[in-house]
Amino acid sequence: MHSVIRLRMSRAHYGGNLVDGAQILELFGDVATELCIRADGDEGLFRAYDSVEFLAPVYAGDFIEARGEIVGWGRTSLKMRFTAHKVIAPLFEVGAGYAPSSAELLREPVLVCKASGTCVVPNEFRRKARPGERIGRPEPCIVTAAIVGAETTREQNPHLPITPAELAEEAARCAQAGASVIHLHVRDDHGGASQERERFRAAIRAIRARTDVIVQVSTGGAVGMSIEERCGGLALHGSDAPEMATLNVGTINFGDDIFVNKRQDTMEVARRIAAAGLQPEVEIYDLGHLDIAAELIEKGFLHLPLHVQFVLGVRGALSASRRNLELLVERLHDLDRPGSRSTWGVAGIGRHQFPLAEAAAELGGNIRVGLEDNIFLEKGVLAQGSAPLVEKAVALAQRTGRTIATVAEARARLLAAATV
Ligand code: KMH
Ligand code: ZN
Repeated sequence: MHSVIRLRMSRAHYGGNLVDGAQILELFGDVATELCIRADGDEGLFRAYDSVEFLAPVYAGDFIEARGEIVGWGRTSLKMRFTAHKVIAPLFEVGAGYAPSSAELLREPVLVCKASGTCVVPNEFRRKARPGERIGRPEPCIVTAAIVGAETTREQNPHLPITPAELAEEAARCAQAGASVIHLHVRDDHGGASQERERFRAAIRAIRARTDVIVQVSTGGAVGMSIEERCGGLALHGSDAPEMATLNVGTINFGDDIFVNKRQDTMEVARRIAAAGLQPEVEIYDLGHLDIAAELIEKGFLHLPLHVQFVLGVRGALSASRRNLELLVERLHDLDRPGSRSTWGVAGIGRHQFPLAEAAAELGGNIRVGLEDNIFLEKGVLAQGSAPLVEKAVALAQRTGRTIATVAEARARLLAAATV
């Protein structure tokens, strides 16, 4: 959750046209107020700054962009981080041929101040959102474990689970660590990517014998598979059926390969997911994929609220930055209609897994981690399976004040019937 204010500084206080730092703190105060209103429906009170750094001079006439975000969710408190950048400056050079009214848009905004602090909204002042109103605190964080994928190999990480028994063991360890959804691929006897129905059946049976997590089958499979092949997991019925399935809506470069998702094929997979009565999770690798999702909603292949996974940092698709994530979240909610609030998670690829998990926790989203996306617990240290990655993600999310969704909470949120 973030807020931005852009304002021209008009009151010089010191010699040389300098603005006093208190004016920047005034902007941060307004940013904090908006964040309190967004989170708790009340203006709240600023309790304390724990750090303020003034890093560059600000002059009357400068345009300052103050930005703040909530980075910790206490019971009544909200921990916030702020930055102020100079984005426009007047041009003062005498005799340089500029009109006195000349100004420049700075090519690189200048960081003039950063700060962090805590605001409080007493419980009795917090109010619930009215229907359709976009305020409120984030729900418990749903952690998905992508325990195997189609690309990771045993050579890259010897802890990769492959057989049904290994997949079940890993799923149970991940559930124990806080995961409530298992994103599932299956492998053949040689460890190669497979999407065969019977292999899914065996894996799902083994997993369900150990834990009651939500099983989400991949319909992405591996690059080069036919759509028919990719849909193997959708052909299971009754107690062997999964509860969710992924839906890939856009074609992307995928490292040196191309992950092909043609429009008609996407519609066909969406149709099959709906026919199987499963909840789709829309995989979004790039900004334009949300436009495709919008078309699928319009044509009736998807229904609001959506549940999407932002998969960021695939080489050939959108990079894994916090700014990109914020834009995606904003655009996702633009698709919402009164009464529907789409849910989202983020899967950062490789070294982006934990920075994006932390960003997701702070922004109110959900997290996906696991060996499918990243094989390292930290730089140079291989993860001993996906469970340690789940543990680390859970700790990160809890540090921001988020609670972790139980399987029952995840089921209630993700598998709720479409409302619009
Ligand atoms: N293995 C990737 C090419 C999904 O599971 O839906 C696609 C993938 C997406 O993993
Ligand atoms: Zn996958």
